[in-house]
Amino acid sequence: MNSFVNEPTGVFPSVCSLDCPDQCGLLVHKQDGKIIKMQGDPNHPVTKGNICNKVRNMTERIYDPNRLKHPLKRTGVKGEGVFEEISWEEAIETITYQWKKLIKDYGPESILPYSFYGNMGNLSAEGMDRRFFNRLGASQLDRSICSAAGAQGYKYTMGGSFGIDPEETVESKLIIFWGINAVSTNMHQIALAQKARKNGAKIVVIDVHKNQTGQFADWFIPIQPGTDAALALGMMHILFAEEMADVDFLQNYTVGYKELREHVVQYDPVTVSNITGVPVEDIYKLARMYGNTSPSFIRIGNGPQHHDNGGMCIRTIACLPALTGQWLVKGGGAIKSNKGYLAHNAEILQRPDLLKNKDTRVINMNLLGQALLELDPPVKSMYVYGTNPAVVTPEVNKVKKGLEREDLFIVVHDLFLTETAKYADIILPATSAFENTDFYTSYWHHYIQIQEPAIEKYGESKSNVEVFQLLAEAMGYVDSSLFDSEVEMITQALDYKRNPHFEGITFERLSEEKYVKANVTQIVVGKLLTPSGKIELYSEQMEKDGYPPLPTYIPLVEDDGDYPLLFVPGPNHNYLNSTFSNNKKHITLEKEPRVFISKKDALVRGITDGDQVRVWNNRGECILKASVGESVLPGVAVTQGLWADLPGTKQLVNTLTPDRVADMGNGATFFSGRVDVEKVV
Ligand SMILES: Nc1nc2c(c(=O)[nH]1)N[C@H]1C(S)=C(S)[C@@H](COP(=O)(O)OP(=O)(O)OC[C@H]3O[C@@H](n4cnc5c(=O)[nH]c(N)nc54)[C@H](O)[C@@H]3O)O[C@H]1N2
Ligand SMILES: Nc1nc2c(c(=O)[nH]1)N[C@H]1C(S)=C(S)[C@@H](COP(=O)(O)OP(=O)(O)OC[C@H]3O[C@@H](n4cnc5c(=O)[nH]c(N)nc54)[C@H](O)[C@@H]3O)O[C@H]1N2
Ligand code: SF4
Ligand SMILES: [Mo]
Repeated sequence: MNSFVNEPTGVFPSVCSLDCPDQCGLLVHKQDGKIIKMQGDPNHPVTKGNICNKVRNMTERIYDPNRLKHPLKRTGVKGEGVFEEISWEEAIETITYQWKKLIKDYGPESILPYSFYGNMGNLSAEGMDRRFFNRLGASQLDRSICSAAGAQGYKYTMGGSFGIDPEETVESKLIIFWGINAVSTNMHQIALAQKARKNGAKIVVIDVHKNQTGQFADWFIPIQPGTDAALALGMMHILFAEEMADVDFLQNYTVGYKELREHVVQYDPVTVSNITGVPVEDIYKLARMYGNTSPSFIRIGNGPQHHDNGGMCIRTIACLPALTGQWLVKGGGAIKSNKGYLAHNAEILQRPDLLKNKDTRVINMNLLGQALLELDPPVKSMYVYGTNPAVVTPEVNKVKKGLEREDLFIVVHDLFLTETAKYADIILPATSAFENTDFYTSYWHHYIQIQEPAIEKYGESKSNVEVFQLLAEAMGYVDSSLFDSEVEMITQALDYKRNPHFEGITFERLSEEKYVKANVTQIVVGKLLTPSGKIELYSEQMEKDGYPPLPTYIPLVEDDGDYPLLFVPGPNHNYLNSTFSNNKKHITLEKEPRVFISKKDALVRGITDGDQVRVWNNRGECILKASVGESVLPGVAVTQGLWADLPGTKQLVNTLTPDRVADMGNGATFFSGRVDVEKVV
């Protein structure tokens, strides 16, 4: 194993740890022991030396004077942010004293781990933490805030998170970005699309907001939020009616195409246009373009699945490539997520067997407010790492009320004093990914990568793995797996006979070669992990699970209160969820939080471009700047970015979002809330 910590000057390999599909190869430039520059590694086969603005500015984040250096304990009231320094010994002693007491008085399920993928490293995000909390017997967390609904929907159709190799998409002749703001969130797919475009490909974007990605398109199709399944069904209607469907493919590789053909008769272009807001002639044009162009590729984003009907919506879009037999064409097909190919040995990495009580309760992370305020028996302690729930969870006012509970013992492990950390009783300083050993598996390209420590640990900070080992020791646990080294854990996770894509991939190889491509050839459409092994246009499994077996348009749930605008608060270009929202340079680049509304909606409310407006519903309110124009349809309000509330501001959009659960996967419904907007006078 390499460690570059003791080499004060030079250029060292690294990988981006952020929750982004691209998982770029990086080169870290060091001088006098410090990183002075972050560069994309030109040798990375997919990301090829290009990185985003966010990570080009990463050194500022790593050496930010506000970064946490020492453990802290709270001396002020919850949420106020007043703390004093303590030693690691005192911090670990305080935490384990409280936990031992809680376990005795209330049982281990009174403790709730709360985490997400602030660091995508498999050891950091789902390694030693899982072993530790399984051994402790803590409540389990259903980590369904991101892509759970869509993943389940896609799985019903395709058997799991398997799409095509993005490197092939340079050969596509039609690329549809469907509900993905790829210019901001998957920039290397844009680079590949640009190459394809030079070879004659057309780029179509289907979105509720004409953002950077819509502007990049050859053809932008605006759509009403939550109605994409209807558009996909309308396309199927035309593909069958005009005999553009590939009947050979459908017969050989799918289940239920005849039922589907009957079923889509009802989704005629006029009906679909009334639902989606897409003009009838555009539905014809899109279907014919899709039916007559090969290879055609659909990049399915996260937007359409952050809705009440998100699972069914993605299940429906995922049926499209089968209709034209695109899965057999190089550069044809779709990608929602490619996570399935790089699945490591989670059983050995996470050790679910250490959890003795198999009936341990499971808490949906999207319902955190409810969990903290209403659960019986109550959550008495929460340990937060790799996420910032006081900003990123839906119905965040409810969450904050829960975090304010005096009888809730909160520990936060982070690099910064985040909005969540302000509620903590104990704060622990975290290393940045550049200070750790970990391995990374992209959910878009097919490369596995490794991080070996590039710089020494900042202040007294510790990695997730280290902290859980300290906690395990102080709890008196003796299971040897709780004290495995990082290299041992990586070796165990890669040794996974059940995943043929990992054959021959070892820690040593990763350490030497940096980027190792999994042994993925092409998606094998006859041997999928669906019950039939085929693409399931008709799914018996869905029927058993209580869903319509055929792809179906299901309208959004009626939101509480009668507010006129559908509210779509997505991420922005220069932050990564709430990460970087505390950095001056990134804030300056984003200027200020805005709400995009149509001219029509602005006019009836007497709002002009640039006005301060109040956006509200019965869950909360925000004060934002209005951006009036043609970028959204009437009836829609869009914001970008998870801005934290600074003193005197009201810009935390999750005060407005619903904590309803989506149709599948216990997913989030961030984009299915309703609001109204008025001018602030
Ligand atoms: N710069 C940057 N990159 C990121 C992130 C970030 O915060 N900033 N976050 C990372 C994470 S965790 C994730 S999950 C991904 C998310 O990245 P994406 O997959 O791009 O998902 P979103 O940005 O949530 O939404 C994508 C698009 O869907 C649109 N949309 C919303 N509702 C609908 C709908 O009903 N129909 C259609 N057709 N479109 C709709 C939105 O306007 C938006 O343009 O990005 C990752 N990358
Ligand atoms: N309104 C609205 N809300 C959303 C979304 C949306 O589109 N709209 N998107 C949702 C989605 S898709 C997602 S994925 C979630 C993401 O939400 P989060 O997972 O909360 O993502 P971040 O806000 O980036 O917070 C990550 C935190 O982890 C910390 N961190 C980084 N590395 C480490 C480490 O190694 N150890 C520890 N202990 N901490 C570390 C960072 O400093 C940061 O504070 O937000 C969701 N919330
Ligand atoms: S955030 Fe995404 S695009 Fe930016 S460096 Fe990381 S992996 Fe690459
Ligand atoms: Mo996400």
